[in-house]
Amino acid sequence: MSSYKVSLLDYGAGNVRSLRNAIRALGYEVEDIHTTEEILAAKVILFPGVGSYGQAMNSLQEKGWSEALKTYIRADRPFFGICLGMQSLFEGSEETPCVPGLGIIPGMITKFDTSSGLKVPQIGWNGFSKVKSASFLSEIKSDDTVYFVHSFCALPTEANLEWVLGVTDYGNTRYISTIQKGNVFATQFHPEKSGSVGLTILRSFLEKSGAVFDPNAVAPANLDALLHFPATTLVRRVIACLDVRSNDQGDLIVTKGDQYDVREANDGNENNGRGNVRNLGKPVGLCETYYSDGADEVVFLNITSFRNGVIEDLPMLQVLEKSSEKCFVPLTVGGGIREYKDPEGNTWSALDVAARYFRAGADKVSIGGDAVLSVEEFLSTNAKTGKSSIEQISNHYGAQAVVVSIDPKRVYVSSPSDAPNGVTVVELQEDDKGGFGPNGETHCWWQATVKGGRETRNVDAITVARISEVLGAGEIMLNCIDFDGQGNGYDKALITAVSDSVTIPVIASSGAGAVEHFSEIFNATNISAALAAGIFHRKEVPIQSVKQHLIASSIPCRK
Ligand code: 1PR
Repeated sequence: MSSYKVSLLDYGAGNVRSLRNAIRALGYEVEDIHTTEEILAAKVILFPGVGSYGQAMNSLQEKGWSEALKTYIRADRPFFGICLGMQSLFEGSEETPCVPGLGIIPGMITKFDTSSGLKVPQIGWNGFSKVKSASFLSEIKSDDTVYFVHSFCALPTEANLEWVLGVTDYGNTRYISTIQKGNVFATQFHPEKSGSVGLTILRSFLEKSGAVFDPNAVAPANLDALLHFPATTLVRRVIACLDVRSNDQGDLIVTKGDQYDVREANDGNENNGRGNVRNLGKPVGLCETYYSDGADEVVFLNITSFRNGVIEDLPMLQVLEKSSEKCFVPLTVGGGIREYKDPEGNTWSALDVAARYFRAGADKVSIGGDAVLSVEEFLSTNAKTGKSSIEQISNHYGAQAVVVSIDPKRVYVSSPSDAPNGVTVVELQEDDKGGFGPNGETHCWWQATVKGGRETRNVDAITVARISEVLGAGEIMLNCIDFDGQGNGYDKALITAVSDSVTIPVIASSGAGAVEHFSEIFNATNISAALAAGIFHRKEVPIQSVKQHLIASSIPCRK
C-alpha cells in the first residue's frame, strides 16, 4: 500500500467511483476532502469533473472550496485535474458564461465548432501529442489513445502556451488536452476510463507523489510551433453489449435475442412449453473478459426492466459495482431508466434512477422505451417540458451521460406514399442485407417500439433520434430488431438514415456476424462505434480479431 493517501475533491460529479477504483487498483488509499483545511493539508489532490461547468464551479463555491483550491494550486502543490477538473482552471466557459472559473490559466473554454458537421460531444478514443518533455509520461507512446467525452475544449493562446503539455485534434480544432506547469497537471480525457494507458498515467503521477515538474521541459516558442506536432484522430469504437435478465431459476445471466426472442427453441418439457432463457454467461465475468480483450466500452442492458424497478434491483446494481472495480473503460447501463413507483409506493424520478446507476459505477445511462414516449410527448406539443427522462438526466449530468437506445422494426411499403406522413422512407438497394419486403416491397421505414420490441409506436426511428438530440441526448444506440442476432451484418440503410439526421454520435447495433461487417459499416457510414453481442458471447469472433481486421482495413481503432 502507498506511503500516502490521495485526496479526492468530489463535489458531487457523476461517476467518481471509477476513479476511486482505479486509484485503489494502483495500491493507493483515497480520502475524500470535506473541508478547506483538508484542501490545504493535502499531499496530492485529484479533482475529477463530470457534467456541466456551471454545476461544478457553483458546487465548489457553495462548499467554500474555491479560494482554498486556488491557494493550493498557486503554491505549485501536486494537483491532477480531470475533464471539468482541467477546464475549471481556466477563466470560464461558454457553457455557462456567467459562472467564473478558477482563473489559474488564461483563456476561456469554448464549444467545438459543429458547422462542419462535426459530431459533438466528442465521445471516444483519441491521441494526444506531447509538445514539451514530461518525464513522468515517458511510458506513453505517440500512438496511444485515451478516452474523451466532452463538448467544450480549451484552445491554446500565446497567454496560456506555457501551460500546454499535450494537444489533440478533433474536426478542424487542435485543442489543449493536457496541461502541466510545475506540479500542476490536468487532462481533458479520463485516465480512469482509458484502460491500461490511463492507468499508466495515473500510476506515474501517484508514484512521483504528484511531483511532475520536469526541469528539461521547454514550452513551445509560439502558437505556430504547435502546428508541427503529429496530428491525432478520433478512432472508431468497438463495443460489447450484454443483454442481462434473470433466467427462470432467478439467476442474473447474460442472454441474447434472436430478433429479440431470448428463449431457446421450445424443447417441449419444462417452462410450460417455452424454451429456457438463452444463457451465455455471467455479467461481471463477461465484462472483465471483454475489457481485457480490448472492448472500448461495455454496455449492460437490463432487458426485463420494464417489468420491475431499478432501485430495488440490487443484483443489477451489484453487477455495475463489481464490473467498475476492474474494468477501466466506459460502462453504459440501460433498462428501466424512467420514473417509476416502487413496491412501497415511493415514486422515483428518472434522475433518481440514473443517479443510482451512476453511483454504482455507470458512466452513461441508456434510455429506451421512455425516450420514445418523451419524443411522442414533444411531438404533441412541440415544446420541451424539462421533465422528460432525457432532459432531467442531461441537464444534470451533461448530454454525454445520456444514450438513447432505439429498437426499430422494418415496415416494408411498395412506395413512399404507402407510408404514414412524416416518416422517412428509404428505397432499398439490391445489396440491402434485409432484402426486399415479403411481397417484393422495394421501400421501407423503421417503426419505433417499446418494451423490447413487444409494442410498436406511431413514430419512426429517425424522428426518435432527431428529437432525442433536441431533448439533450448525447449519443444514439441504434438497434434493429429485424437484424438482431442474424449475423448477416448491420442494417446499413437504417444506420445511414439516422446517422445523417443527427449531429451526435451514433452506435450501430444488431446483426454483426463477422469482422468484415465492422469495416463494412464503418466505411459506409459516419457512425462513431459498432456494437455486437452474440458473436462475442458465443466466442465466434474475439474483439481483438475485429480490431486487427480494422487496422488491416486502414480504419483507425484503439490497439
Ligand atoms: O426500454 O429503457 O427499459 O430499455 C430496455 C433496453 O433493453 C433497451 O436498450 C432495449 O434495446 C433492450 N432490450 C429489450 N429487450 C431486448 C431483447 O433482446 N429482448 N435488447 C433488448 C436489445 C440490443 C442489443 C443487441 C444487439 C446486438 N438488444 O443489446 O445485443 O442487437 O446483437 P447481435 O450483435 O447479437 O446482433 P428500457
